[in-house]
Amino acid sequence: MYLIFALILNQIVAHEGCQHEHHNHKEEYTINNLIYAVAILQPDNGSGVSGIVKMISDGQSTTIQAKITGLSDGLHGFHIHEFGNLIKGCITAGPHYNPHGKLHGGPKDQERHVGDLGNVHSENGVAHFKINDDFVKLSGEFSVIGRSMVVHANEDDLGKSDHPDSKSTGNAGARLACGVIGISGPFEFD
Ligand SMILES: [Cu+2]
Ligand SMILES: [Zn+2]
Repeated sequence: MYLIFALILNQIVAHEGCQHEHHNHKEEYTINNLIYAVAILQPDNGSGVSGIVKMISDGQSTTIQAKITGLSDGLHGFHIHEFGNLIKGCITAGPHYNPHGKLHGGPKDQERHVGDLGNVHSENGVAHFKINDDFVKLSGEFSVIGRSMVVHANEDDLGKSDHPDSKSTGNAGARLACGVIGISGPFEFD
């Protein structure tokens, strides 16, 4: 009798545990089935570089749009880094976000870090960037919300050069500006 009671109790506890987990998955912040995120890029070490990043995800792919000012003309590496901890500036954002243990690449490669967004192209002090990406998620186990966006001093070689850092960082150099990716609602962006 006691054994049966214990089994029933166990079932109830297990079921509640399951429901609780299910509840957690429903907490994602959606508006008309879209999830919005924003990152405000702040200059590191007085670089004079700043910007805004907007992300919109439908659960499948994510559109990533950015406007960055203060960069030298040309290409600059642009990534999602692992941590949202900017306590000592962009350096504490850690490495490129790479939950699947891949090598560094470009946004069109299959072998790439989730955080590998390639380069922004700056002209006359302004860089406009827009891609649609299947790797970057704003929900689920591999959501990038709470991680960081970083823009670099140099061009990301997309893992294609002979430099020893090519397959880890794209040899993109110093971190000029960064910001934490936060939950947002819709907002205007030019
Ligand atoms: Cu980076
Ligand atoms: Zn990378």
